[in-house]
Amino acid sequence: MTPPAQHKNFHTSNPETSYAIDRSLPEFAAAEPTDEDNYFANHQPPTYLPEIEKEVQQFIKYHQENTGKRIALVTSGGTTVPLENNTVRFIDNFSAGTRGATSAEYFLRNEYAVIFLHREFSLLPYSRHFSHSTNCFLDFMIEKDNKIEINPKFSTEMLEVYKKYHQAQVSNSLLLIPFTTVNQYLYTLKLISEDLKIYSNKVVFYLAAAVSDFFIPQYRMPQHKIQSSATQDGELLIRLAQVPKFLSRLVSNWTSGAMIISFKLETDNAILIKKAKSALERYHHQLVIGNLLQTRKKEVVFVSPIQDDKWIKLTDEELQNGVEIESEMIPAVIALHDKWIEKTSK
Ligand code: PAZ
Repeated sequence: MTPPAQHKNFHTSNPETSYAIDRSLPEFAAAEPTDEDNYFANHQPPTYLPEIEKEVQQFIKYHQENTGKRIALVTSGGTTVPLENNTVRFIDNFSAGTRGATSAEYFLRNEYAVIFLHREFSLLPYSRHFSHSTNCFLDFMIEKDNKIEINPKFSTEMLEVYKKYHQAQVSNSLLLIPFTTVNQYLYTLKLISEDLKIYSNKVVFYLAAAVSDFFIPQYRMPQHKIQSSATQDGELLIRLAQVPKFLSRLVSNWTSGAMIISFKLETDNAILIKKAKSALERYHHQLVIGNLLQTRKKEVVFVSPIQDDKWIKLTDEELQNGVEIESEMIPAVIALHDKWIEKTSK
């Protein structure tokens, strides 16, 4: 089987200009948890969606017919909220996609096939070891006899990473699907979730992307760059609507039998567990992984209805030695997925 082409014919970071600005779309109130359907009725899907659907269906079919591997849908990175349709400015968040890219590698190491729904240009599994680092990639090279080579200082580590990357490629185990904006993320997540229904409880959703809670609805988005003359008394006022809470829809309608894991990010330790528990009560899924912005690479907490809250923590020494917290998180997730499959297969 030829590995799938990972080069797409489109860039999600290119704005969709064709339908800006359609004033015929009705205005709707700030989102309530029940407004998911309203959202899709009032927002256009990305034009490249059929292309993605084809790739996703081929990937699922391949594993269904050839490998029988479990599938992890890993979401990763931040979402942008464009302020203009021809986007010059946007609101963004901090997420570089480290959690998602690292977790994807550990799922692959544990024989899962991975659909990696990621913010375009954020970190990717395997290449993350050499991109976004303080080194330029050329620092990993040396010139010898007028040829370029890998610097022997890095070659052992690079070879290890390359072997894993190559294995993921030849086994067709990693599918990269990009998004940039919240709208692209929501449409693509819905599409992939619905395609994965046939894979039932062999799927785990690992929703680590940092999705914006607020956005500008399409009917309110200016087509062109906001002019400084549009300010009021020198201030630019931007009205954001709430992004509907899609998790309830995902759990009850978009999926069938999958284990669903969401993440909760907070900055205040005092509310982390409370917020994680209230997400579980609200959405009735299987696990919330809580983390604090300040310590997210060092400790996380698993909050689930079937076990006591469980902290995974790295020591300072482990951190200094390059241990990644995902190397402990993913086996713990897989143990829960084993139990989930056992329980839901009866
Ligand atoms: O991308 P990153 O590794 O810098 O951060 C990961 C994270 C903190 C975004 C993730 O672990 C997470 O908590 N995602 C969900 C955020 C939220 O919507 O609450």
